[in-house]
Parts: sequence; C-alpha cells; structure tokens
Amino acid sequence: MKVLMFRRTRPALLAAVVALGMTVFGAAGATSPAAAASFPNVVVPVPVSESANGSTFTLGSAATLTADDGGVGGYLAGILRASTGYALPLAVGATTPGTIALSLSGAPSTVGAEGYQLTITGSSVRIQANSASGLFHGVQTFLQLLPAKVMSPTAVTSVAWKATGGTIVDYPRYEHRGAMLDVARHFFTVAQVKHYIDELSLYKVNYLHLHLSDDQGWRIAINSWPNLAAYGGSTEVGGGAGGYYTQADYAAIVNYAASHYMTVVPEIDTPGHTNAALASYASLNCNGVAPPLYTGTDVGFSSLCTSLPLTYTFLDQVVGELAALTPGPYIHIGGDEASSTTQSDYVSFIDQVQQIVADHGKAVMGWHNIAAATLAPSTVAQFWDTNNSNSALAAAAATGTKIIMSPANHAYLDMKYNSKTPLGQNWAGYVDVNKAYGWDPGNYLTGISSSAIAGVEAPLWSETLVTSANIDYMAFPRLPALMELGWSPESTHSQSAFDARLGAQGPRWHAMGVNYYKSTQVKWPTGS
Ligand code: IFG
Repeated sequence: MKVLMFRRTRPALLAAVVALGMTVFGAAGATSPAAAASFPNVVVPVPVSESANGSTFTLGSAATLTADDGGVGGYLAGILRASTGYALPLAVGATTPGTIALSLSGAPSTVGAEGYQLTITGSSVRIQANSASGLFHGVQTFLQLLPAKVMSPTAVTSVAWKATGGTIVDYPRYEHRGAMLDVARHFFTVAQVKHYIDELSLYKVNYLHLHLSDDQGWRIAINSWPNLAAYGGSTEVGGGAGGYYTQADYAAIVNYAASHYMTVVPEIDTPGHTNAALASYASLNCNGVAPPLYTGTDVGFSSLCTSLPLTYTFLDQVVGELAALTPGPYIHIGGDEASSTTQSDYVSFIDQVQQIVADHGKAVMGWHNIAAATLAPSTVAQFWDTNNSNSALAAAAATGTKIIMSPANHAYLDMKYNSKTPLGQNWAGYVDVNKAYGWDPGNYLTGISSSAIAGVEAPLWSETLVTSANIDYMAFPRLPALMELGWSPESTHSQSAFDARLGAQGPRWHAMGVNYYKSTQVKWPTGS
C-alpha cells in the first residue's frame, strides 16, 4: 500500500489533507462516520427542536430525583415509582442535581413561560424551565421518550427504562390550548373530571373549559339561587339523576386542574340553553311560569327573559359567585344558538352581560355568535362553525378581538369518527384523525389575520356520553391531534409524520387503560 509520506510541507496544506481524510474516513480510527443519532418520532405534540447526541440514558433503581418545584417533582416521582417500582427519592430545592433534575434556572429565554429545555445524557436527565408549567411540559416529553409501560399504574419488571440522549428545546405556538367538557347534558363527577385532567395533561393542555349549564342541567351550586343546582341539576339527557358540583367540589376541580397547570374556564351558557335555570325559578320567566325540566337533546328553544331586570340581577349574582371561585381570567357566557332571542334583544343582552363579567374582574369568553354585539377589548370569541368565514367575527378581529379555534368539523370530539361510531353526533360531518389534524388554526378563517388567533380548543359535548370510557373513546386519538396544532410549529405539520407519532401513543394508552378508538387511519404498533 503506498504510504503517504508528508515532507515538511506547508501546514495549511497538511491540515487540509488531514481534514479531507477525517471527512472521508470519519474520526481518526473510525471506519465510518458515527451513525447519525436522532430522537425517535414519538413525542406528541412534536417539539420545536431536537438534537440527539448518540447517548442513551437508562433509569436505574438507584436513580434520584431533584426538583425546584415540589408539585412537578412529586408528579414525576409518582408516575416513575408506580411503573418502575424504584424508590426514586425526591429532594425539593436541593443544590446538587439528582439523576433526574427539574430546574427553574438556566433555561434559554426562547422557551418563554411554558416551554422547557430537556437535556438527556448517558447518566442524567435535566429539565430546565422558567416556570413550573414549563417543567411539567418537559416532564410530559421526557415520559414519552421512555418506554410506553412507564405509564403503567403498577410495577413492570421486564422493561429496560431507556431514553434517547440529546437536547430538546420546546415551547408552544399558542398560549391557549384547551379542552371543553360538557357536564350539563350528562353530569360527570369530580373524580371523572380529574381522570380526564390526568389524560389531558399528557398533551400539554393548559385550559379546561367546563360547560356547567344548559337546557338539561345546571351543575354548579349558587348560594343565592339554591334551586338552580338542587332542582335544575336533578336530571340530565335521558332522564337520569344528573347531579351538580357543590362549591367545594368546584374548588377541588379548580385546584386539581391547577396542579396540572390547567386554568379552568367556567361556562354559564346564555341567553339560550337556559331551560334548567328557567325551570328552577318561575320568576326568571317572562310569563312568570316555569317550564318543565328537559331531558331531550333539542337546542335553541330557550331564552332568558332579556327584558326582565331580575335577569341581570340573577346573572350578576351567579357571575359574582362563580368569579369568586375561579382564579382564572375568564367567565364563558356561551351565546350560542339563541334562536328564541330576537337579534336586537341578543345584542343588548350580550352588551350588558359583558359589563356584569367585567364588574367582577373577569374577562368574557363566548361562542363566536357574540360578535354580533360590540365586544370589549378583553373579550375572546370561540369559533365553532363549519365554514371558513364570519363577517361579524372578522370585523371584531380587526378591532383586536382574539379568537379560539374550535371549528366543529375538525375540533368537535363528539363528532362520530365514521358512520359506524356508536357514540356522538354527525351534524358537522364525520371527523377521524386526519380531519382533526388536517387544518391550520392560524390560517383557517378567511379575512382574519393569523395574529388574531389565540389558540385551539377541543370541545366534547355529552348528549351521547355517560361514562369515562365514553369520554376516552371520543377524545382519543383526536385530542392529541388538536393539541399538536395548538403547541407545535406550523412548519412541523405533516399528516404522515404525525400519524406515526400518534401510533406511538397507543401502547401508552394501553398501559394506562385509556379506552381509545383504534382509528383505521393510524398504524398502531404492538402493545397498543
Ligand atoms: N352545538 C351546540 C352544543 C352541542 C353541540 C353538539 C355549540 C356551541 C352542537 N352549541 O356547539 O350545545 O349541542 O355537537
């Protein structure tokens, strides 16, 4: 073999030759370039940036956990201890980082309020964020990089708890990433709502919108109007026993949501969808006669008496009690399907209710129909129609109104997947995974700037839902699709890449006992 003999030559030329050699033959001694390391395509929502470093982290039984926030530390410890069976001692506020360290210092400023930096090496995991919610979101990503069985509520011994090494820097596209649960058509207990919160947490949901009142039920105790819950909450669609949250129950939900970094948005739907309230108090009705309780599923037949002064006293007292129980910035006043309210009465009503909410220190959220009125600067409109334009909403957006996107033909989780789906409705068409994912919230509405879009929300209406298993079946796998639209950069949008990531969630839901629908649009790996 001809050996290259370097005479005393110009150093630059020598360096160039060496560099060429390195490039062609890889690092000195290596026979080929190091395998290009990459993270597996499994995390939903997909992170902003990932760079693997070729190492692999293994969580061992001697691992320790340190955290600058005890809530997030305790959450992660709870999940890991349950599935690995390891002691995983947790030290809060320790100066020396544990095997896994959740730190509120050192995060890059780019991650903002809710983002994080996740650094995984062969021997350590570090999550850095500017807030506890950022740490919580980093924990969700870290968990998704561990084997699916890490989500098992009982110890699994046959798994090597490995995760790909590297750095992930991540932060949300939209500040509002919500899920709505209709607890009015069918009542769901505090435990059932907490269970749903546990599942929503996996996908970085940060707002929980509770639809607390409708024609079929009033679900929150109001001390100044006790019959609302006692009588108005005494039934539900189909005639069941219904139920309601005491104010302590509601506080428990608010606190549990907060411990999962979700803000509760309570909705009292007005002026339509109010039969339960009107049935509870004859004095609220224009004719002084209370209608019977309603257990069907029609909409649009009820209206508060917008000409009655008592109506506004009622709303002031209801909003006052609800605002005092709600740490979040919003009270949702509904505003949809007010078919039994004249347009002029509706506009005047919305104007007055906006003021009532403001008087109690909260901002208004409402279905986009409220754009018929003059919206306060802080009012947020939630788009739910099946078309791509709305002139009143466009006019409001042009004057600063922010919009939450919930187009029913993409984001309504109560839509059937297909004609064979046993639960749900189909008035907005069939919505399977690709329909839930196949749109862009920022550029969906014509004549409305992407800067007006504040986020995405996935409503789940409960006319046909009774159990937590029913909630699971309709929410999964579409909720993760909608939350990827809310969190991940528009540049990452790819149906095929998403479908692969979504499939990787299957074994995790199986480990958790989530009763999800195995959409035929997704390849579900073994163990799903
Ligand atoms: N539209 C009604 C809901 C519910 C829904 C079921 C809105 C804003 C149909 N209003 O969606 O009360 O009945 O898909």
